[in-house]
Amino acid sequence: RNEDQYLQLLKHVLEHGTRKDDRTGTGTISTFGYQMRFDLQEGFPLLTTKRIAFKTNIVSELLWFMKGDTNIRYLLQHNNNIWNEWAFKRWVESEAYDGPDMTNFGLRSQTDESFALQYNEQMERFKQLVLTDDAFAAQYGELGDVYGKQWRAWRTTQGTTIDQLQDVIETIKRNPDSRRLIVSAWNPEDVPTMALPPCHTLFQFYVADGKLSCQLYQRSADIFLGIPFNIASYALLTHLIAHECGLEAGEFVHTLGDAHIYVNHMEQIQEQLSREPRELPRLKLSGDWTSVFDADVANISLEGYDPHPTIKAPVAV
Ligand code: UFP
Repeated sequence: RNEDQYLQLLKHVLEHGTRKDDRTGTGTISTFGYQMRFDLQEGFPLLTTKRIAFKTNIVSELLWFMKGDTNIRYLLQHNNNIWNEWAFKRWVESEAYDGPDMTNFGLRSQTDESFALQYNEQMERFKQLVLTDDAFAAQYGELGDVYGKQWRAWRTTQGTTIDQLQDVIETIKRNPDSRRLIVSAWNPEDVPTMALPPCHTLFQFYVADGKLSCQLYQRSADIFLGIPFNIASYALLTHLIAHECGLEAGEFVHTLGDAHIYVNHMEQIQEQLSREPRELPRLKLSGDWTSVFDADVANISLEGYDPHPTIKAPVAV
């Protein structure tokens, strides 16, 4: 079953992982190289052993990537807060910022309660400005060369741009047997200046028997917090593109590089492993869109999602 693949990954890393330090200073247990396969015909691979916020976090982020949008305003309009910290950081480090010192806000807001209040206040102010002030949003809501940019407007040495996603969709329709159906987010020129170099590095499509499959190479994988989102996001991408191309959804193959469990997620993982997986939900696509670029959040929903409760855990930043 689909979800067992994920639970197996947790067990595999717990059993075979090596203790390894990491950039965030948290510490991990890690293995290198792992692959999972999710049959999209079996159901939509959203975990049921803990609740995942599909509509607010996954759907709006994927549509945002697909639009080539790199400004958090769209995400905020859809109540999606997952990229806020990256934009916020630029603002509080800029000349324009006039509030209390926000140095190292990620860690401090988790450990210092009075600081957390100040931080929340400034973050609320930031969000309101991005939502209501066009000039402010253009300057401080912008994240620069993140996924949307690389997928839809990869800069060439000629000064033009390449729409990798549009091109790959055209090729799937015209030449489905192609072995070059690739979109790369990893741009070596940009990596040194990026806040977070792309975790989902490269993906490839494959068409056989009227079905569209997708494989993702993910260089770095936070198994407890990141991976459940990444699986759902790429499964959705595969469904959307299959829909446009008149194909069924096939498999999502998830290949991991550094696959790690943060040492402060252990209790949460024991809790999750004690739970029995439930029936997977079904994805429902509606509306009369013919291009994935016209699909809207309202056109995408799940039926029959009945998960176990959320499990909270600290994010390593
Ligand atoms: N991470 C994921 N999935 C994502 C994402 C981040 O697992 O979609 F954006 C995790 C992996 C790693 C951290 O724990 O975030 C990125 O840190 P680094 O760049 O040092 O690999």
